[in-house]
This record gives sequence, C-alpha cells and structure tokens, in this order.
Amino acid sequence: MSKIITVQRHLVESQALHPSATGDLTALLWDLTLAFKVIARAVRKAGLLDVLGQDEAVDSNASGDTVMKLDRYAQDTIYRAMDHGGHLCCMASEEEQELIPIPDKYPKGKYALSFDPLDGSSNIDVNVSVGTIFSITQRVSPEGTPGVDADVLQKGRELVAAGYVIYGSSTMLVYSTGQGVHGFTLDAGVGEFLLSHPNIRIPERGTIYSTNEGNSAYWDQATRDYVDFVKSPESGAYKSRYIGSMIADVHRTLLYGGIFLYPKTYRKDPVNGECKLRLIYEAAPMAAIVEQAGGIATTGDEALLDLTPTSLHERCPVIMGSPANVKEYLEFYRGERR
Ligand code: FDP
Repeated sequence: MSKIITVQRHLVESQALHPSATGDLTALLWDLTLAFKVIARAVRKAGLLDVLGQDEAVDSNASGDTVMKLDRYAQDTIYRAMDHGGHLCCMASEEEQELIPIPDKYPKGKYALSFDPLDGSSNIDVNVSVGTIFSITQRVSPEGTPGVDADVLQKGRELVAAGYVIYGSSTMLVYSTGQGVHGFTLDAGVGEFLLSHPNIRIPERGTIYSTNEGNSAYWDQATRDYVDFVKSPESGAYKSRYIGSMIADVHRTLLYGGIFLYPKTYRKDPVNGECKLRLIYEAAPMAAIVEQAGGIATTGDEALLDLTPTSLHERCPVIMGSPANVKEYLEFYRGERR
C-alpha cells in the first residue's frame, strides 16, 4: 500500500530540500490550498445553489469577458484567503484590470501572486471542468513597501511556484516549485489534498491534438499545414480533443501526451493578428508546469517562459505539450516542413 501524503506535508518536505528557505512560500501555498477547497465546494454546489448562468452575468472582466457569479466568488475567496497572511506584497487577477494591493493594515510580504480564479468559465453552465491557475514571483520592489506591477511582470522562468486546480469529476491540485510536478486529489470527506500523482512526466509523444479548429481559416499557413498533417494518414492515428477550457485541455495533454495549440488568429487584425490566452494568468504558469514535466511550451518563435510581460493583461500565442509533438509543430512553423 502506498503512503498517504497530504499536500501540507509535501510542501514542508519540499521546503526541507532548501536549507535557506524561511517557510514563507510553504505557508503561502498552504493558505492557497484552503481557498481552493472553498472554491471546490462552491463549484460542486453550483447547480444546486443557482449561482450560475450566462443570464445572471454581473459584470465584465478586465479582458471584456462576461464575469459570472462563480468567477467573482472564486476571485473574492482567493483574495480573502491571501490578503492578510503577510506573505504577499500584491496580487494580480485575470478578473481585475489593475494590480490588487494588500490592505494598509496588513504586513507586506516578499511574494506576488497572480491568478486566473476560474479559467474556462464560459463552460460552467454545461458542467465542463473549470479551474484556477496561479503563479508566484519573488518581489523586485523594496521589502515592506506595497507591491508594484514590476513584481508581477516577470518572465515565466522567474516563477518560484506555479500550478492549477481542476474542478472536474474530482478536484485535483497540480503544482511545481521547480522540483518536478506533483498532483494531489481532494478527498472531500477528509478535506485534504492527498498526493495521487507524484512526479508527473508528460509522455514523450502523444496522439491527441487539441485546438479550436473553428479558427483555422484565420491561422497562419504553417499552423494550417501542421494541423492538416496531423489529420493525414502519414501522421499515424491522431485524435482531436478540444474542451475549450484551457485547464482541462492542458491537464489532459500533461497526462496523456499530445499537443495543445492556441495560435495567433488573423481575424480582426489581418496584419498583426490577435491572441486569446493571457501570458501572466494562463500561458506562463501552464508553461512552467509543462516544462517541469519534460514538455515544451512555445509561442512558435520563442519559449513561453522567456517572454517578459509588459502589461498585466498581455496575451500571447500558446503551443505546448509532448516534446516530440511540439518539435514537429516547430518544424512546420519554421518552414522546414510543409
Ligand atoms: P474561457 O473563455 O471559457 O474562460 O481564456 C479563457 C478560455 O476559456 C480558455 O480556458 C480556453 O482554452 C479558451 O478561452 C477557449 O477559447 P475559444 O472559445 O476561443 O476556443
């Protein structure tokens, strides 16, 4: 029988590998897991409580998407769990236009937290998995002062921790602090995240491609050629799977292998194109997980983790997955294959 390991114990044991660690990051992550449990409970009850529904929309978020009640609930829950712990100097959320300050009355810590409180929320009404994505950076502004945008606007390579929680048929937390990727399943009866997927490695190659093919007329030619290739007899037997909830599509890619693509589209702006996914809240944290698990995450032109965000809500192209599949995509993208 395998050992029962809670996320709390896992965090403490990981911290012991860093003799200089103060325990701040461990405590911060531990506070976050409490917020995730509260959100998981609300997601489970969502249909029952009638807290959802497109027609119940209350607002528009910073990126212009409809914000549903559960998004707001997730946002508030994370804020209320994290504003007073003394570990953070600021927060940034996909749902808020500006940086979220720590209230004056609380101490300012050495980390900044960025999060997408409920990714894939346009799918909630049809019971499709949604999730929370998060990342943590070490502040660059002076200690003890309120955080500033620069604390968040750092390359993905600088993240000290990244992860996500998927509220699906079970609730799973997947995180990395740079020592592999570890997955925990919430045992709702016990109220604990228990280690279920230690040291996740993405398969070297997979047979699933995942993309919104409804956009294909607006992709660059190389991406169209690549997707034509995966559908052709010469590629072997690829399957198409696209949920339309990044967290669910990337989680599947991590466990089963394959490739997830949200490339630039040239629909509204035929010259410069436009991107859908947010660098800070979606692309960078998921890229950190995929790279830590042995995969590749790229815009096509450069590694996602090498992009330095210039604004809180910047968007970028996202291609990530098993190394063999992404390398094959890049051969098309670089014009080495057609
Ligand atoms: P959603 O709008 O439902 O929040 O960026 C958010 C996101 O979902 C991703 O989770 C998902 O991968 C993508 O948008 C889906 O976009 P399309 O509907 O354009 O395929």
